[in-house]
Amino acid sequence: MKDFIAGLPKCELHLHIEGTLEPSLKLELAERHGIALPYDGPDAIRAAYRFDSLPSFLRIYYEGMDVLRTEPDFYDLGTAYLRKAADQNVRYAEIFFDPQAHTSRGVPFATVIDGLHRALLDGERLLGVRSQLIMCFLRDRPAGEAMDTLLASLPHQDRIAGVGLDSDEKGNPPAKFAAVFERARREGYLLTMHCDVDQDDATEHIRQAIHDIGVDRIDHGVNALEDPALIAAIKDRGLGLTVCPISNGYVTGSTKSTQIRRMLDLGLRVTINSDDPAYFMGYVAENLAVVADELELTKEDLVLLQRNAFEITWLPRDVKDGYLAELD
Ligand code: ES4
Ligand code: ZN
Repeated sequence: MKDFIAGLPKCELHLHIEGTLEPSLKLELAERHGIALPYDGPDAIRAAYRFDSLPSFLRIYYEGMDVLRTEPDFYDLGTAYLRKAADQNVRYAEIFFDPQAHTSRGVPFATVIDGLHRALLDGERLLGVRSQLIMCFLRDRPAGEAMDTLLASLPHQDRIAGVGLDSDEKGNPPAKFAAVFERARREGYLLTMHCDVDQDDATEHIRQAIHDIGVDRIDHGVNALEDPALIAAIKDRGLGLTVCPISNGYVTGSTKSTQIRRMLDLGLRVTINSDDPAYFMGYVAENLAVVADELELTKEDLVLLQRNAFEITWLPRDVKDGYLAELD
């Protein structure tokens, strides 16, 4: 099944570009900027990756970004990911970035987007991997800061497909960002949002995301299975769910395979993605392999997961159809 997964044309829809920062690039960027890291090699960096919850992961994730400072840094980060994507036969990716994690350190918004966008252009031209950016707001920071970030993004809107919401969900419900997402929609952005697995008030957060915010997609959203009304709403609206099994394993202690099976059986548009692969040590192929193994997926199941993914992309219909035809 590994070979079948490797050959399958794939789509990645839940990937934080800062979560693709591999230890080797971290060391290279630290050297570039004369930053002394307290690690003597990639293995030492990895050995410090100890997390068993979202907050313990996020601390390490934000710390790790300090080496990202200039336009070429962001270009190199994006390019390293797209090379990996090309290796795994990822044909298309929608890539989250966290501008506030950089602007809060004094890195200008333009530096981040210029570097990432240049990487995406070269990724398509040189590697044949098409991609788009999704800007995420940090939900554990004030809504006013998200609004400022939204406004700062408007001059760059032609390079951003939509907006999302990530970071620590505890005490930070979708409703906190209602005005930001309403404005984003009015400006022409598509909308998605993390509804993390097994969060406090998980089903209420999913309800708000669907009915109060009007999202076009849900990132994770596994707890929707606990409420028949949410299942019906997701189905009626054809909303996609971007699930990340290996990440869920680290953060919640379970890959949630059983729930993925149930989503498939219910005909929901569930997809398999990698979240922060440099930290969770699994890109999309490894995530598919874990689920294939745990659920004894057939080739048809794996093709369906990719069909779901291409179907819920934020691409024009004719482009989507081109990718879907490759799965026939
Ligand atoms: C994240 Cl695993 C996870 N959860 C929430 N926000 C995030 N940002 C990057 N990785
Ligand atoms: Zn995520």
